[in-house]
Amino acid sequence: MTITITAFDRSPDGGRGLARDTRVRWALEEVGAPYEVRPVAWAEMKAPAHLARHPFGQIPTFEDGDLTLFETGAIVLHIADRHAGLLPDEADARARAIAWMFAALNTVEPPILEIQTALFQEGDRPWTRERMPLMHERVRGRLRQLAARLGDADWLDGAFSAGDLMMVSVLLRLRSSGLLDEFPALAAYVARGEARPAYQRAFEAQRAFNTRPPSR
Ligand code: GTB
Repeated sequence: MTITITAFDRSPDGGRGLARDTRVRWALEEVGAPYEVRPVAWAEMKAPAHLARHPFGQIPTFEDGDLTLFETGAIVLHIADRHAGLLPDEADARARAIAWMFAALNTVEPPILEIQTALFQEGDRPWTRERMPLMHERVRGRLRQLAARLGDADWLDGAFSAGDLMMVSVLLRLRSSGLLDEFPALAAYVARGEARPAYQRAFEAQRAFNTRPPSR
C-alpha cells in the first residue's frame, strides 16, 4: 500500500515550499518511503470527504492502509517511528529528539505564525503595523535562545533527527522577514537542512507539483 498525502492543489506560495506538506515530504524522502500526493482544491478542503481525513479541513494529511493521520507533528513522528533514520535508537536520545519536535511546533512556531497571520490575514488592520516590532521581538527572543543552545553544533542534539527536520521547517518560514539573517548560526543551520538531498528532493517535488500545467 503506497502512502498518500494531501497537499494544496496549488499552494498559494507558488511552490516556495512553505506549505506544510513540504515537511512531510521531507520526512518521507529521508526514510526512502515512496508516496503519492492527492491535491485538495480550496473548494474541497471543508467538504465532508476531506473533513473525514482532517477535522479542521487542512492539509497535509497522511494515509497508509487503514491509518489516516493529520497534524504534521503526528505525521512526522509516525514516519520516524516506523522507519529508521529520523530518530536515534537509544531511548533517552530518542526522547530528546522528540522533545525538539515539540519545541519546534509548540515554542518556536507560534510566534512565527503570529507574524504570518498578522501579515496575511490582518495586514489591512490599523494595529498590525504597530504590533509588528513587538511580534518581531518575540521571535528574536526565541531565536536568541535557540542559537545559544545550538552553539557551534551542526544539529540540535547529536546526529540529524526529526527534531531538526521540524525545527528547520519552522525556521524556514522566517526567511522573507530577514529575522533569520540576524542569527548567522541559525541561518547556517537552516542552510544545512536545506542542503540535505532528501530536502532537495522534497522541495523539487512540491515545486514541480505546484507549478504543473493545469489539467483539463
Ligand atoms: N497544525 C497543523 C499541522 O501542523 O499540520 C496546521 C496545518 C495547516 O495550517 N495547514 C494549512 C491549511 O491547510 C496549510 S500549511 N490551511 C487552510 C485552512 O486552514 O483552511 C500553512 C501555509 C499555507 C500557505 C502558505 N503559503 O502559501 O506561503 C504557507 C503556509
